[in-house]
Amino acid sequence: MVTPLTCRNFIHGEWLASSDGSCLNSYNPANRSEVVAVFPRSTLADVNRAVASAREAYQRWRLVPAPARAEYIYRVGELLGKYKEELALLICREMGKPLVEARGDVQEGIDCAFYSAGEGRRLFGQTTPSEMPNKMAMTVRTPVGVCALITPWNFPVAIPCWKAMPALVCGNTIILKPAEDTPACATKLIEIFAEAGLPAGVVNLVHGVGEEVGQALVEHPDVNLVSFTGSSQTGSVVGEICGRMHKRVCLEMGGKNAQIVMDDADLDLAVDGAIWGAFGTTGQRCTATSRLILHRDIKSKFTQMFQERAEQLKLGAGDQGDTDIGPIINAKQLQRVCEYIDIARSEGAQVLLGGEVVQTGHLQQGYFFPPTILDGVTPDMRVAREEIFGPVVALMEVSSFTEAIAILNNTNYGLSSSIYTRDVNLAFAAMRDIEAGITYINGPTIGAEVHLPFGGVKQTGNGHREAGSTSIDIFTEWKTVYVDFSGCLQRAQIDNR
Ligand code: UN1
Repeated sequence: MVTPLTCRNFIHGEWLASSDGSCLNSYNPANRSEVVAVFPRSTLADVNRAVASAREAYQRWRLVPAPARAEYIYRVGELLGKYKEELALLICREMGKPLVEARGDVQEGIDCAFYSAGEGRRLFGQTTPSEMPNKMAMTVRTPVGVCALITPWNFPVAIPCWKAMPALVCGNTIILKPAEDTPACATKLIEIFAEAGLPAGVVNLVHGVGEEVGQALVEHPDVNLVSFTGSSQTGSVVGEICGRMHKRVCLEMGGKNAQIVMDDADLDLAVDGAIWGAFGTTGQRCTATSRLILHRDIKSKFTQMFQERAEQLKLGAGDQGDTDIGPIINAKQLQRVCEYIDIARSEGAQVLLGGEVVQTGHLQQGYFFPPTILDGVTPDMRVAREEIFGPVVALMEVSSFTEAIAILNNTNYGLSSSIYTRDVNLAFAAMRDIEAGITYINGPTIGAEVHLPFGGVKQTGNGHREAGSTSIDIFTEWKTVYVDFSGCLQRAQIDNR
C-alpha cells in the first residue's frame, strides 16, 4: 500500500493546511480503497487569505513587463517536461486515464506554456489615426486583476494550464481551485509553478469543496474574473452570481457531441475515429462523441465493425500497459452513467454492447463501466440530448445529409462535432451548417490543439474561447488611449466639421 500524499494550499508562497485543519481524501478510481492524497478542506478564512495575497501581488505583477512575465511560463513549460512522467503517473492513479493519455494531458500543458509565453512578446493592440490633427489613438491590453480558476478532474493538468498560463502572461494573479477528485495533480502542478520562481502571491492554490471554496471565490468582491470548466448545472450558478456582481466570467460546460458518418465515408477511418472519440478517456471529455449519426446505407456495416472493435477494448487501471479504458472517476458518476442506461432502456433504445457495471475480478475494486453502444436512439430521447460523461454512445440513423445536420444541431449544446465524408461539397456545407465551436472533417470529435480557440456555442459556453489567440481576450481588458499633441483643446465631432 502506497502512503497517501499530503497536499496543502499554496498561499503567498507558503504551503499551508486549512485554517481549521480539516481534510478530505482523494481515491484511486481503479482501486477505491487506495487513498491517493489527503488535502485541505479549506474554509472562508483560507479563501480570504488567498484573495488578499493575489490582490497584493497583483499591484507588482501587473507592472512586470509581459515578456518578463512570459519567461516564468517558459520555465514552467521546461519543468513540466522534466516532470512529465511523474505527473503522468500521478494522473493515472488519481484520475484513472491510461498512461499514454496522461502523458498527453501533461503535453497539452507544455504546449500551452510555450504558446502562451509567446504571447508575452505580442499582446498586440491597434494604432489608428485620430480624426483630429496632431493627435493619435491606440488600444492597449491591460490585465483584469485577480482571477479565480475553477477546474475539473478530467484534464487535471491541461485545463489548469489553459487558464493559468495566459492569465499570468497577461498580468493577472490567480487562485486555482481544482476539482475535489484530483487535488494531488493540482498540487504537483502548482509545485512546478513555485519551482519556476513566480513571485509570492502571483499563483495561489486553494483546495476544497466546490460549494464552499468555489462559491466563496466566485462571490468574493475582490475576485475580478472567474474562469470555470465543469458541469452546466454548476456553470449556471457561477454565471448567475457573476452576472449579479458584474464580474467577468468565462464558462466552459457540457457537450453532446456527434460524429456524422455519410454513405461515402471511409468506414475503417470512421470506425477508428468513433472508437477514440466515444471511448477515449472513458468518454469523460467534454468533447467526447456521444452520438453517432449514421447514414442508413452504411449503418449496419458500420455498426458491426464498430461493435467488433469496441468489444476488444481492454478495461483496466491507467498505469497498466495494455489498458484502453480506465475507470469512471467516482461512485457518483458511475451511478449517473447507470441511470442513463436505465433511461435509455425505458425510452426504447436497445443496448447493443455493455450497459452493466463491471463486477468481475480485480476490476470490481474500481469504478469500471464497459464501452456501451445504444441503438435505435431517436432525437426526442433523453440519451440523445443530455450529456452522460461516460463510455456510452447513441447510434442514430438518418437518410440524408440534411437530416444528419438537423439531428446534430438538435441539442442545447454546441462544443465539438465531426463528419466523415469524401464529398468535398458536403464537407464544406457541414463546416458552414453545423452549430458548434469545433468541427472536424474526417477526424474524431476529440483532440483539440492548444494554439486554436477552444469552446462552444449555445449552452456549452458564454461566448468565450479558451486556448489559441482568443485566450488573451478572456484575460485582458481593452484600454483605448488618445494622445493629443496639438497643445490646444480639440473637440471631436465638432472642431473638425
Ligand atoms: C475537455 O474535455 O474538457 O480536445 C477538454 C480534446 C482535449 C481537451 C478536452 N484536447 O479532447
